Amino acid sequence: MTDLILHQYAESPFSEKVRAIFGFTGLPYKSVDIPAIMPKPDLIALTGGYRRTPVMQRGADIFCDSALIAEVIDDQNPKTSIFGQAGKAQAIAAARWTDSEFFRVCVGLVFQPAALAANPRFKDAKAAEAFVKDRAAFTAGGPALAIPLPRAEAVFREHMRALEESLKNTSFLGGDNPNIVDFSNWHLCWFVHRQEVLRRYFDGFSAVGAWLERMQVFSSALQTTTISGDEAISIAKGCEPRKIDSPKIDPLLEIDRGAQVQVLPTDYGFQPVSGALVVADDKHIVIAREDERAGHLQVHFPRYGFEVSLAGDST
Ligand SMILES: N[C@@H](CCC(=O)N[C@@H](CS)C(=O)NCC(=O)O)C(=O)O
Repeated sequence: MTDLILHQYAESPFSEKVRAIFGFTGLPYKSVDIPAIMPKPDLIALTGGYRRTPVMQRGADIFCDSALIAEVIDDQNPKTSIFGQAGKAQAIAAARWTDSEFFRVCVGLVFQPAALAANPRFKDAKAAEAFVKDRAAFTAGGPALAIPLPRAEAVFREHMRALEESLKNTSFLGGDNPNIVDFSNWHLCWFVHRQEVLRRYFDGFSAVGAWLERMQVFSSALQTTTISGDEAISIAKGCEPRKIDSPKIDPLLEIDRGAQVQVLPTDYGFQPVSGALVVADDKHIVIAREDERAGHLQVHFPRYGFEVSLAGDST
């Protein structure tokens, strides 16, 4: 079996979601520590432009977005699926809300002045300036990532009340086992909770506190070996992308297989990836591209949250 390689950094909440899923499944993986800000030359050699964190690699196949990464890991998961059967539709919808709207709420809390003052990254004026500049470029052209503090606090409290009620008589939001909703809520609660100055937001929510401890166990159950970005690129170069059985292309796109396309997220981080179209079905977009260092690659995206268009087409 080809190793799964997670390109991530320690403070990244969406990476934490994937680390915890790995911990739950018990699947071993390798990880590459990538920079939190641009430039990210090794990552870009693999993705072709996508810079968000995390990215997962399996040989010469590159998977963008934690929603897709969760699916790929789940396919190899020897335990109960984190997508379940009963309640699957509700779970997917709830995870999407959590990873988008609740993420903005938590960014609002984490980037409030009191939290920034206590954050080691922001202690160094130069590092802080570089980070702020990087994130301004990252979110350019889209709505602000953080929602204003009073609204963020209100929505956070209200969501904690709902979680508290949900967790009163059950170990996980998914029931006896965690599901994707647990992992989506976990990484964002972790993002807030890991900062001591913000821990007060969890006061009075004892069921949530006990659940955080249960989820922390998965997060700590890491079985990872760290490799360099260069090693990850050599691994890609030594593999061929996996053949996809019966690849489909949505006829409404009016794009032929093999046409040069570009893929962009629909929410933020509008750095396009270009390549030849391989798949664009209801679930996935896959493009083939070549990189001088990494060789032939296949880059995969979820269809939800990403747009594919002919290269050079601005409509
Ligand atoms: N929908 C994406 C969101 C990923 C995301 O926003 N990641 C943040 C870090 S947690 C990011 O990319 N920040 C900028 C960067 O790392 O360059 C996913 O689920 O993977």
